[in-house]
Amino acid sequence: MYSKKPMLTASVLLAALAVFSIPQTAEAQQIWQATLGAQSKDMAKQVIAFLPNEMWIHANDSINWTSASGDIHTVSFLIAGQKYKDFTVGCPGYSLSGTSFDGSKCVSAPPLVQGQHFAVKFPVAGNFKILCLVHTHMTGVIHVLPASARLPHNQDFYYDEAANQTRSILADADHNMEHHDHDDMDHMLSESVIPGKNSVVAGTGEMANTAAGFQSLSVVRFLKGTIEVRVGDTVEWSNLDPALPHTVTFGTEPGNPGPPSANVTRDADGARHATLDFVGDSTASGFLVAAPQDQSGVPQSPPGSTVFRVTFTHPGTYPYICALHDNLGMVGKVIVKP
Ligand SMILES: [Cu+2]
Repeated sequence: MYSKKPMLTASVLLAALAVFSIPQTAEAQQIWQATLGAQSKDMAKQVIAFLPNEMWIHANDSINWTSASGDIHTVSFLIAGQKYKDFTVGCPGYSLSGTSFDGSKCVSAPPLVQGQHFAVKFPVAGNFKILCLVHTHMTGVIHVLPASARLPHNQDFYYDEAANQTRSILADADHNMEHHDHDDMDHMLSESVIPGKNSVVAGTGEMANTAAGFQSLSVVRFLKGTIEVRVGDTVEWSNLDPALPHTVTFGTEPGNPGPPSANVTRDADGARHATLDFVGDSTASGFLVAAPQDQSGVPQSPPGSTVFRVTFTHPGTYPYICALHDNLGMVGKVIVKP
């Protein structure tokens, strides 16, 4: 879980402050409710989305987002042309809940988890992009209309839409996975996506979108995550998620999960590779993540680093985790037989 802990402590404090900091005036300014992320009961499936990701409100209204996910998300509004920094930087820094956004100064919540709230007030009319600093592909639009304009939808519509989008994203890609236990889930996916006997899927997912932006379903699990091999064998992990990074981390968790550890080399095909001699020895893949979508007019991104291989030279049971999602149950083990 690396550096999320101090951050979450700060966000708990901020969320507590937030309750008292939403501006109250005598005028009828509506506070709209929306949801940040969603998940299946076992947390394996994460809906990485603003729910809904498009809303129409009046100038001087506020929107209050409540997280429904064990994974962290931010509610962030950058100014036009501002460079995206990740959540450890903020936009930079974090705002208090209830802060106003009018397009002139960025506003960002700290990383929020299930049950935490963050409200933003919109004093001027305009169309504003909303994004998450943890997940670059999680976007939407807030349309702020003049007070005299007629709004197309009421709060009940947005409650229904959030519920429908959650249902439909959770149902993507997995058919009736909900009714299977994990062995079956591994089995179903292994038939279609695991090419070799020593391969593990380190997360998988599917991108979706509305007219206002992108969202995804991400399965935060190692599929066939408990695997039995022989001494001398190499296990290969592949992240199949379109956007979400994962790690494969053995032994001591490094302070920064981003880069691979010093004992990781690169194979000729670009995959990262480490050798583990004994149970308890450490190696970390660093972020395994797909290349981002290229955009016209922007320098192309290099190929993604999505594959990690580990060769095992001695027998034993080697537990491993995803340093980003072990709190959601993303763990596994390699059983090496003599
Ligand atoms: Cu992960």
